[in-house]
Amino acid sequence: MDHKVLLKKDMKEKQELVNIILDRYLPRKDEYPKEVHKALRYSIFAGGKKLRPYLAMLAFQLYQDNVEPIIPVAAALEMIHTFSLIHDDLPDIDNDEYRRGKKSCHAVFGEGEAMLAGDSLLVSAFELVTLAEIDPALRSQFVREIAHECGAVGLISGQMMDIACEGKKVDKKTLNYIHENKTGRLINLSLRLGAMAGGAPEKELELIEEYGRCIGIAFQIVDDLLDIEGTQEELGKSIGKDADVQKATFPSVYGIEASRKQAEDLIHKAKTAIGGLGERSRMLQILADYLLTRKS
Ligand code: GRG
Repeated sequence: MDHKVLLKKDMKEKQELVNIILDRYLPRKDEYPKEVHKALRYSIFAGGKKLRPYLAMLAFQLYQDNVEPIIPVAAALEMIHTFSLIHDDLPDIDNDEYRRGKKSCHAVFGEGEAMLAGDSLLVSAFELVTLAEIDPALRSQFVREIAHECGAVGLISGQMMDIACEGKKVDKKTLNYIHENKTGRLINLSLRLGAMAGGAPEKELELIEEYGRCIGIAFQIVDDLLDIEGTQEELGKSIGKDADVQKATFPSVYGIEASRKQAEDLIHKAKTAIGGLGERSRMLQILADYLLTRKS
């Protein structure tokens, strides 16, 4: 089967598995008090790629055939990601009116409701992890690692610097700091948790994390390039915003061509690392290529 077709099919199947768990787990939209439940369901089922759950599931499948046990963890990672998008779109952060091809959460439900919807997704994600049928010792380790990676020294610090650097000239070190934290951490963590739950030996975990670090930054570079070269229709969000508010992006620091080259080099490096696992890593290799050419 053609690589693109194979990837699309596999991603779709796994997105559906995650959607089933999310639908079962999250409060019904007419449950009291319905404002917050409606808002969080609106955002989580707005049709994102579900990349982080997909990474967790692919990493798990490097070691296990049956993907079921990792799905709650994968779904929890999507809840955290969606929370970060809802909050990121708020007027006092990135002030974005569109997300995933629809009006953003606060634009439809109001700012307070969007904040609470995001908070609910973040907090409930931890509960969902504890419900996964994996080694109990790993469950508590996962809760700790997620809290660490997303907390004040992780995602939040990346987001903080992202805001703080708006309108300023940033150096390469700061640029990397922002994106390793804001985008890279959750991507790498998804792979790490999936691989650990699957039973990855330490040496292989290192290769998986090297892959994760490389695709994480490449993903952000492509995101920056799409903000310049993509279309709102394909991306599902406003374009050209980075330049408007003078965000610290790879193209603004390195230029478009050098950024593209950097993304290509990182994807090559990621594939070399994961290639160390042999034929088992095929889907992760195909995914890495897709991340470079994606249009949304
Ligand atoms: C504590 C988790 C946490 C976050 C609080 C708001 C915030 C701090 C962080 C925001 C981080 C952020 C918005 C990063 C952007 C990463 C990025 C490139 C998002 C787009 O991801 P896609 O393309 O989106 O995978 P879809 O819609 O497909 O899921």
